[in-house]
Amino acid sequence: MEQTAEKKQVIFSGIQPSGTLTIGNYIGALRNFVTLQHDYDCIYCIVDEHAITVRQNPADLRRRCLELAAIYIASGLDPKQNLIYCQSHVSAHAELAWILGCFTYMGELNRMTQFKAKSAAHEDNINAGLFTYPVLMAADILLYQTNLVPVGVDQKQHLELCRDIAQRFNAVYGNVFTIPEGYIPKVGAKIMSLQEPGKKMSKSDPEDTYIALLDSPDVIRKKIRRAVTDSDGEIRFDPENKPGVSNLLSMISALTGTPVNQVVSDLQGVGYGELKNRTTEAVVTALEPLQREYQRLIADKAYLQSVIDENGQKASALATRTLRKVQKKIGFAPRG
Ligand code: AQP
Repeated sequence: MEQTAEKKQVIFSGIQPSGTLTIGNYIGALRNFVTLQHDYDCIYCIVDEHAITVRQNPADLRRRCLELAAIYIASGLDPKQNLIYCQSHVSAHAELAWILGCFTYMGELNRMTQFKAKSAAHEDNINAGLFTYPVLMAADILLYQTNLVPVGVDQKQHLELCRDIAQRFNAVYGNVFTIPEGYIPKVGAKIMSLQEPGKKMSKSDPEDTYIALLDSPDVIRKKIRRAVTDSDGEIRFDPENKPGVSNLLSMISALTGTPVNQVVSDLQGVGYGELKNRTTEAVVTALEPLQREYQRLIADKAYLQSVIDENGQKASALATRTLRKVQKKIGFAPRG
């Protein structure tokens, strides 16, 4: 990270290497990371420990960690200015999570909607890690004395819990943790599934429900053409009653930087076919430079490995500072 005379505020965010990233991850999280990188000290983690709360094929997980590093960089994050590293390379995450777990109530975790949704989707594997996922997320954030967390709206509840845990800990031990704020985009904070627009678009759902960041223009066109809309034929932004159409409008608005009401008025008098053409154009245009850069980066595995190695060491040094402070406050025996 750049050393400047005046200390910048800290941003932390992470993405799971649990599948091919979607346009939802891009609009809700990734593209905001890029915008924020110059004004903050940014830490962008590949949260592989979170990913194993759902069974992962080891070879795929290993490969996806480097792919996600390539996506971070291809989307415009400079690995010399931002810490891009793997969560599992910094043992302080798991160590702090254990401690914070002792400051988190079962009732709080029971209320988490992601736990309810994921346990319904993985009935054969409702493991304790899935339940304590928000505690690990709190550790991720609090280790770096984070000020701001750019996330999609689906993570808001976890972030609120993180703040509660930090405040609870600080109330007992003094000002140990910075209390983080969320940074949730105004448009596109929740991109919906193409097939079930009442549901969030997710990278571990079936392929036709999402647009992957690495989908070819042809595949993108086909997926959007098959996206579920409705039968009234009117182009109007109304997420509750017209979730499919509103989802496409949100994507155009977020990717072109045009207010949604402007997008709607530009499309008056045309049909859903044209709405889908415009959506395709917006998505393809936004992803084209990212895909080109990704192909260049992914061919150089040694470089990607060096990025996560070097940044992992820097992250570890920062994280250990907070962890040691916490351990001391709690009363763990000092190291000789
Ligand atoms: N559909 C979405 N719209 C807006 N933002 C989204 N994010 C995810 N989906 C959308 C944001 O992307 C960041 C990384 O998410 P993650 O991979 O850590 O976990 P997730 O929220 O569980 O994402 P997925 O795609 O749904 O992953 P799986 O399928 O593995 O559970 C977060 O900031 C998230 O808000």
